[in-house]
Amino acid sequence: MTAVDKVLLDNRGKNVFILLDPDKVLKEKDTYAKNLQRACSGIASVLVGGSTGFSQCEVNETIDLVRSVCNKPVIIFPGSPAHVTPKADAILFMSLLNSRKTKFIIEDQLEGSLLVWKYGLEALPTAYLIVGEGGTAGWIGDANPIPFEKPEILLMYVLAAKYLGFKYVYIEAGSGAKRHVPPEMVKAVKNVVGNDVFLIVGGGIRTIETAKSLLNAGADGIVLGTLFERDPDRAIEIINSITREKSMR
Ligand code: 1GP
Repeated sequence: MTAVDKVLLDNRGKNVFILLDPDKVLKEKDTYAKNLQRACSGIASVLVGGSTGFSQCEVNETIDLVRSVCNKPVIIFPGSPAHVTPKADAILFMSLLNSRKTKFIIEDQLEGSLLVWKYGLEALPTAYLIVGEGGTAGWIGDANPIPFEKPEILLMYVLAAKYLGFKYVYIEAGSGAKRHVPPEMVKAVKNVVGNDVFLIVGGGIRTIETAKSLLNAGADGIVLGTLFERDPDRAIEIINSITREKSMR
């Protein structure tokens, strides 16, 4: 087991990831730095990435900012091979399995693979699955989103991901989604795959109740992006509340 992988697996069911979009962070560096410093102790890791509007240069600048205030691992959440950088600790090496385009399933990965190898990055093999409205990631990635009311289709994808050897599955409702992934959908998947894959759930998580219901349903980690950007106090409240529960267990 590798370093970041171990940190995440040791903290199953309690990981909170903050997602930083370089395009937004670099416009308000001081604010993000201050808020990240406040959030740092309670989070598992910082994901840096997004779908549009930046390249390696901005990813690097964002990682420098993270390192200046927070000592948690930085994981690239790539929207393209141009986001791969040696400055990160690890990368969600993702395949968007329900894309209609081979570009997002295997072609970008071919280009990215050499960079990951050259930079010696820890690759976390991740099946990326778009559900519900899917947001920008779904649109850019030309996904065929899995409807919330069809957990059995999600389960088929997760099982296929498991049998193909993916260790991580990221269930994505889309950044800023009106509806987050329903906990019942997470539960249906967890009941079948157990701990065979590490489940990350993101998109539209805005309240403590939602965050806890997803973790209780079997998510190994949840992602907070838009909330941390728009209402950092609330995001930090969620993080602190999950941390408090962790220490009581
Ligand atoms: C997006 O799942 C992440 O890829 C985070 O979504 O911005 O809605 O928190 P939010």
